[in-house]
Amino acid sequence: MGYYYYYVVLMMMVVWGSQRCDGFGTFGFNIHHRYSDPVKGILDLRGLPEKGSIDYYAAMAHRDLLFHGRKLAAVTSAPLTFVGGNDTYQLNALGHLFYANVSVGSPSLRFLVALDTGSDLFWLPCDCIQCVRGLQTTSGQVDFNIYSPSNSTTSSKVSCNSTFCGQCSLNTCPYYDEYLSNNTSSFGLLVEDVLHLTTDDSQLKAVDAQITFGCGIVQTGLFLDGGAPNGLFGLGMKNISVPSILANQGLAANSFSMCFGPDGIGRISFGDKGSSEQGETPFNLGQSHPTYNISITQITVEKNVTDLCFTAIFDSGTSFTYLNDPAYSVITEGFNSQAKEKRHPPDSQIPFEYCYDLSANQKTFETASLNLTMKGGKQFPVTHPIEIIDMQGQGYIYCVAVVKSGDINIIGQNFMTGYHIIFDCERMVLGWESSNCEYISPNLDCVSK
Ligand SMILES: *[C@@H]1O[C@H](CO)[C@@H](O)[C@H](O)[C@H]1NC(C)=O
Ligand SMILES: *[C@@H]1O[C@H](CO)[C@@H](O)[C@H](O)[C@H]1NC(C)=O
Ligand SMILES: *[C@@H]1O[C@H](CO)[C@@H](O)[C@H](O)[C@H]1NC(C)=O
Ligand SMILES: *[C@@H]1O[C@H](CO)[C@@H](O)[C@H](O)[C@H]1NC(C)=O
Ligand SMILES: *[C@@H]1O[C@H](CO)[C@@H](O)[C@H](O)[C@H]1NC(C)=O
Ligand SMILES: *[C@@H]1O[C@H](CO)[C@@H](O)[C@H](O)[C@H]1NC(C)=O
Ligand SMILES: *[C@@H]1O[C@H](CO)[C@@H](O)[C@H](O)[C@H]1NC(C)=O
Ligand SMILES: *[C@@H]1O[C@H](CO)[C@@H](O)[C@H](O)[C@H]1NC(C)=O
Ligand SMILES: CC(=O)N[C@H]1CO[C@H](CO)[C@@H](O)[C@@H]1O
Ligand SMILES: CC(=O)N[C@H]1CO[C@H](CO)[C@@H](O)[C@@H]1O
Repeated sequence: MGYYYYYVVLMMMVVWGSQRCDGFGTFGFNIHHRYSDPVKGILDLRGLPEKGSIDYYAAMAHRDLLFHGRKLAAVTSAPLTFVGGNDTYQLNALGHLFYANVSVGSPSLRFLVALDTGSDLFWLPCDCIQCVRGLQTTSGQVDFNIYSPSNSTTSSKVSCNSTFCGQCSLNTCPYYDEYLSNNTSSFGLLVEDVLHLTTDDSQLKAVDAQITFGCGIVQTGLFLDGGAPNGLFGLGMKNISVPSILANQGLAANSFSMCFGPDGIGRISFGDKGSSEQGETPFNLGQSHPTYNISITQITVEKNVTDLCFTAIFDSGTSFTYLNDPAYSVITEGFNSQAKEKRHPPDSQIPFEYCYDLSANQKTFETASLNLTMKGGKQFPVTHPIEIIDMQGQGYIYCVAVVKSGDINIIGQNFMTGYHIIFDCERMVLGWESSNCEYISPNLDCVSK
């Protein structure tokens, strides 16, 4: 049985691990959940719902659904990548919920970019005709940096002979990434500049990587509405993604990790290949748009083992987990049969169907445990299958944090909580290891230059 203490989650101090490495190893940024206290502290967004409130869950699921909705349409119609290119990529449901403070150009500027495993291109608001220049916060205006190729001495246009150039126009390479739902898009020119990295070891050695990214001149839709107000950092499998570029330049292994701490603080590390103890499962390849697609062969709810087989996208950018039947019913009904509390009546404001009332002075509760068996047989115990919702004066409820999907299956960020997840495109496996993300010592599989 999962055993939950029922009180407000405390913010924890995060101490990043370090390890020596002679060559270039991994590079990292701290990552922040959109609703984590550090991001709230930095941005202090007006109107941002309190974590744990019903509005918070509604806002998160709303965002997921926007991206989710887009996914289906993307499959059937619009190309989503560079102008003129016949590449199209699948946009998995990206919550845009994790951000990193990255540094680009000379002199360097900082950008608070959304980390997105569901897309490939990194773009920044740039010489803007239409973009978010800042946010109104309770303590005043926060201005975002806007990139400008002409203001960075290390910036250059991507030349037309570049493999990244989909279509050449007046000696520049325009791109257009379209997100069907709500007309969300970014349009601009591909440029090259320096992404400032540091080794993820005690030496903190500076490494400047020459990367290709989008100078995003016109943004629309959710990108103007807080979706990725200061740029989007695509972490997908394709060559244009920063992890691929770092690997192609021999700066890091073609593998990166993200860690999802229970408090919304995590870490991303390029070149991290995980450990020999980690669980692993192969990616399903052969799609025209490669994604972090894995297979699940069995679901264990408490002691009840159900054999089944389905594929799912491991999408760190989606807040919740979205499953189709039969997986959805196996999990929710399995939890329901074990629940000791009274079922909360259906509530259209809550994205989850299976919720239970907690009594006024209840301090703990128990739920079923949940294990997913991945293709290959390794277990993925879900440490956070439950969300606790503050009903604002009406007490608290807890819910099985799985949303019924209308289309694809997505293992969202909530199921990755408590894990150090490795997206290994060298061995084409997904890896996971239990972690509180406070202390991570990446496996420094050094790539010598
Ligand atoms: C990003 O990092 C810089 C340098 O550490 C800092 O001055 C800035 O406030 C950070 N911005 C955000 C939004 O975290
Ligand atoms: C580029 O630099 C100039 C001069 O410092 C400044 O006025 C302008 O705002 C900068 N452009 C951007 C997009 O930051
Ligand atoms: C691409 O074109 C640029 C000039 O536009 C040239 O300097 C460079 O060598 C070319 N690269 C290749 C790989 O042809
Ligand atoms: C996108 O914009 C077009 C025209 O601006 C509009 O007709 C269409 O309904 C919009 N689609 C969505 C999903 O908002
Ligand atoms: C990615 O880059 C590698 C090495 O540069 C190349 O072999 C491969 O064909 C590229 N793949 C795609 C899809 O462009
Ligand atoms: C995941 O991979 C499976 C098997 O290759 C495929 O049938 C499915 O469409 C893929 N899912 C997505 C969303 O790409
Ligand atoms: C889930 O997997 C873990 C790790 O393999 C194992 O220790 C645990 O007993 C499993 N739980 C269930 C209910 O199968
Ligand atoms: C085990 O799960 C299956 C599939 O959800 C269900 O049909 C069955 O009733 C469950 N068995 C028990 C003992 O709970
Ligand atoms: C089709 C679609 O997703 N429409 C959404 C666009 O955004 C507004 C406001 O965020 C939503 O209310 C619509 O549902
Ligand atoms: C490895 C590394 O550079 N870590 C840095 C991440 O960012 C925080 C704050 O921005 C720094 O304190 C770390 O040193």
